[in-house]
Amino acid sequence: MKTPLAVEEGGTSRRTCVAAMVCAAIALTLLAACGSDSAAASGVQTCSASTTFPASALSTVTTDSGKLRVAIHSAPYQPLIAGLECLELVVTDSSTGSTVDGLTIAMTPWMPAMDHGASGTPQVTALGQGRYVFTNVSLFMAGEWELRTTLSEPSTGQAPEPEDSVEPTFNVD
Ligand SMILES: [Cu+2]
Repeated sequence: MKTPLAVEEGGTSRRTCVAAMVCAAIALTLLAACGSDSAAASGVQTCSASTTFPASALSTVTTDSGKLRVAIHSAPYQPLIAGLECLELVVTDSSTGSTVDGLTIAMTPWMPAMDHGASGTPQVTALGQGRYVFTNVSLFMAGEWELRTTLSEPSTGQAPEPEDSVEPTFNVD
């Protein structure tokens, strides 16, 4: 089940690729140009796990099970623009409001209109107090992206880990 949510309304300038082949070419170009300090050299803002995120959330969504609330904050740009972004997820229990730590969280950014993912793998750092920061979220082109996210509770022995998910959608300018 996809979670409907308010998508940033200012996305009228979003561009779309004419074909998936164009996207693939862009992705390969970005991968090739992924020098260690190219972003700093060009003056592009960067982010890390220690970045201070905006206090107000870009969006807050409820997981498919209804058990968890996930507030999503982004940096260096909120709303999102194409390029390397970091995302802070603040996870709380829907019924109690308490923050939830100890989850195993994975994120796969996906561009549904063109059936491709990001040009890198997001890396997660758990900071406590329900905060999980993803770095290297490479939303390399403008358009609509899904953040396909799974959240697993710690294993309790023989039973499979209960897995929850949420797929918020954002327009990237
Ligand atoms: Cu694309």
